[in-house]
Amino acid sequence: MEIQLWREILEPYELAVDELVVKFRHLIKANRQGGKYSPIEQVNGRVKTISSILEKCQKKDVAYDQFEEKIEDIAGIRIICQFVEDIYKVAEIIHNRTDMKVKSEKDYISNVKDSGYRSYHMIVYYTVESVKGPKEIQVEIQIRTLAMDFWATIEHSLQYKYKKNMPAVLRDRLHKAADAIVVLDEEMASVRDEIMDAQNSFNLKASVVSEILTTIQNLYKVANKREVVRIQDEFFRVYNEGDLNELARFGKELDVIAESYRAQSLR
Ligand code: 0O2
Repeated sequence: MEIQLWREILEPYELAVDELVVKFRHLIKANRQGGKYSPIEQVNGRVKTISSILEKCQKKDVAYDQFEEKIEDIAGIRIICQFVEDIYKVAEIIHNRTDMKVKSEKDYISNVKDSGYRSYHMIVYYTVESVKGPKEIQVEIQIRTLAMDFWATIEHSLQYKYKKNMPAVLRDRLHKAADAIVVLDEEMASVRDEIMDAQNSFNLKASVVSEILTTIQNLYKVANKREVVRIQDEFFRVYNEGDLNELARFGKELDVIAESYRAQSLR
């Protein structure tokens, strides 16, 4: 097979990864801008290298001309969550989307791998519009917590270094670290409500402040300048008091003022 052909084959996978990363990042942004908690903390993606595809074909005894069908993780998306329960929410979000169809799922959180690996895997079908027309491809989505990701990243590097010959003492330490990760995830889940309250307040404040400042800026174009400066001074006063409810009330009052200017301009 020519190298050029490989590049051509992998192009739609690159496109799928780029599109899906944008779509999942948009979900994070939409939640946060609306002052809501996002079950997705981070997203990244990659297309398997040609060398890794060949290695996997060898390992799984897949004919090189059948890799697109048989190797399910040529396109890979990794979704990182803060808490274990977010993982299942993200899986549900994926199930409910119309732009991807779930082929299979593996819950390595309920069924931890012998290595100690924990993660939730989904294989989905996703259609991209390639230069040659629509193409349905398989994408592996790995969903895990920050703590699970930390462990998997370290263990993956060691696996790469030692292949199948990892020293028993190191393997044992990794198992102990995997157990500690389970405890860490449980500890974090027990303070989840506290953490979420803090993050929700932070996101809500950011969104209220941004809306207020946009409104003030818009008013500056149409209203009496001194009046707008007075409104801005009032904003700084309310902001310095640090009460989110007061800030939200100020934002609502400002909306009424902005609306009256809009109504006047339509007359
Ligand atoms: P890479 O470099 O991340 O792409 P197999 O791949 O044979 O183990 P299968 O059935 O193809 O098994 O898929 P499985 O078990 O769901 O694993 C697919 C991917 O999950 C792996 O891809 C890893 O990314 C990750 N994974 C699975 N088991 C482990 C583990 O024990 N430790 C770590 N760190 N990651 C794991 P690749 O192609 O192996 O690697």
